[in-house]
Amino acid sequence: MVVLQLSINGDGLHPLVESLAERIQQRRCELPELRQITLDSDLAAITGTLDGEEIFLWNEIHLCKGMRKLHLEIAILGSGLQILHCVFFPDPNFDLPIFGTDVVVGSAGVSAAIVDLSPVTGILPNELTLQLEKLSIPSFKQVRDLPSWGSIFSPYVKFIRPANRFEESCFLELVDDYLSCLLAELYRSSADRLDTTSTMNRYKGQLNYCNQQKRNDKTRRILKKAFGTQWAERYIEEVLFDMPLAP
Ligand code: BLA
Repeated sequence: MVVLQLSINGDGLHPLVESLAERIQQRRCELPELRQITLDSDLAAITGTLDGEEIFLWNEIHLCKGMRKLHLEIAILGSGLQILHCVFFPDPNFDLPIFGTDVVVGSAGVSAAIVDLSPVTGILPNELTLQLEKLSIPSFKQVRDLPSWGSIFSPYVKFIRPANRFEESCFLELVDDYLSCLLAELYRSSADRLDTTSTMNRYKGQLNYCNQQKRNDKTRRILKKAFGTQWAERYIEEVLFDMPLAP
């Protein structure tokens, strides 16, 4: 399955961005009651220019049973920067973590690759923890320090700068493993009532996750430079980290 045939200034997608997007799309097909959300055309695919270079932002949003928003985005900002951004937000009445992965490719290669299943109430479901413990986690040469807002991530977060193509493929397989653990947990889980304390706590936990992600100045700075302050703020608030509806 090919994500999209992109060719900007003659260059295609970085192999990790392309293969990761395809893998996410494949896993996404396994989700129960999957439906695509039609985005406003000004948000689905966005093009522009910056300092004479083309910029391109491509979005897909789905939802499924147990998850309110499955967001996959690819951004190409000139010839020097490509970003894959993906977050799966659960419905707060399901005891599921938020899946998130972000890959940033600069002119010197992949500078950041992060993946996590983030618990919104501080603790992952027991069976999911057992499954994550069984994974063989590759050892990457360059593990990066989390920023201060990174307290939202689980002990299983992997934040690295892949040293070479081999480590890039290890990262891809790790994301795939996290996705299959999440899928298995989704198939095990069932909806709680909307008026329970646990649903309310998970709702508040998602608000906190979104607020912490919004503290990532690196994302904001790039979007402002490419699209202007107003547009960037709207995009962050409405597309990247919009708040869940109160249960
Ligand atoms: C870092 N995110 C970055 C960086 C850029 C972006 C340019 C710096 C790269 C580096 O330090 O090597 C930019 N990321 C974007 C843009 C989008 C994006 C423009 O997603 C969207 C259009 N970020 C997320 C999610 C996670 C995440 C879901 O959106 C994690 C699950 C993490 N990005 C993340 C982290 C850093 C980062 C932890 C490093 C921040 C730092 O070191 O301060």
